[in-house]
Amino acid sequence: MSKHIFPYKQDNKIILMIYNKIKGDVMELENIFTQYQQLKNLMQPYRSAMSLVKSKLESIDDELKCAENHSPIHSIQMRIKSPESILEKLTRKNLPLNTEGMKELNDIAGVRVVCHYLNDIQYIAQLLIMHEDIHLVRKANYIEYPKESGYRSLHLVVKVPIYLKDRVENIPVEIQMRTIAMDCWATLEHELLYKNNHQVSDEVHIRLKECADRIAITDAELQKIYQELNN
Ligand code: 0O2
Repeated sequence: MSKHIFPYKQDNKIILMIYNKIKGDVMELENIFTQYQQLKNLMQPYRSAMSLVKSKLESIDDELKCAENHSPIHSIQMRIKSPESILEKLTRKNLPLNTEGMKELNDIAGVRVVCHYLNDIQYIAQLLIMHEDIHLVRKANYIEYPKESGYRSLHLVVKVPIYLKDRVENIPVEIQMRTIAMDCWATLEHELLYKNNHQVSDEVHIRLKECADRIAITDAELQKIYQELNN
């Protein structure tokens, strides 16, 4: 296989992986590569959608800072799912490796909002979905109903209109909202289980869940202290 076909180093790695998997069928390989390039080109509206949501959140935070002298948002992170991760998810979910398949994924654009206190989360979420151009598609409240692992966050999937040169597209963005303490747990748990390839004993799962539960108690207490001091 000529190394000049694929200009990007990362692309070469992925294509080589697929090439080995399909046992050298060049026609099939070219087909997959075309689809891979198409997937990469389709990322632009997702980047715009993500930035739009981030800017709305910053504006809400700024308004509250001025009006209520409290800035509820500690930090905002954005991430776009990599083409290889999109391909992996489409394959795992048995979806077609094309635009139609991509439309089934809600988490290509992701925004993570880390708030200071527990009550800030619902407040920010309510204010955001009041915006006319934000269409709420799905809400999963893993704070009220934590995951078996102990994971807590509020997940929203919203669609925002993105104006392209010849059309308007409603693009989904997954928003994860959590406190600083929840974020600490989620980041470390992700790291610990990822490094161990998810092959850890039940005992470790139990201990990680206990950490999450203790963090939830701490979050509730910090919220109480904040309210007492600011009444
Ligand atoms: P990553 O590496 O963080 O991006 P699906 O996304 O379709 O597989 P679903 O039900 O739509 O599943 O999504 P869900 O469970 O509402 O949220 C998925 C995301 O939430 C994950 O993304 C994680 O970011 C986070 N998450 C969910 N459960 C846990 C958990 O137990 N621990 C931690 N640390 N994070 C969790 P990804 O794409 O799976 O992973």
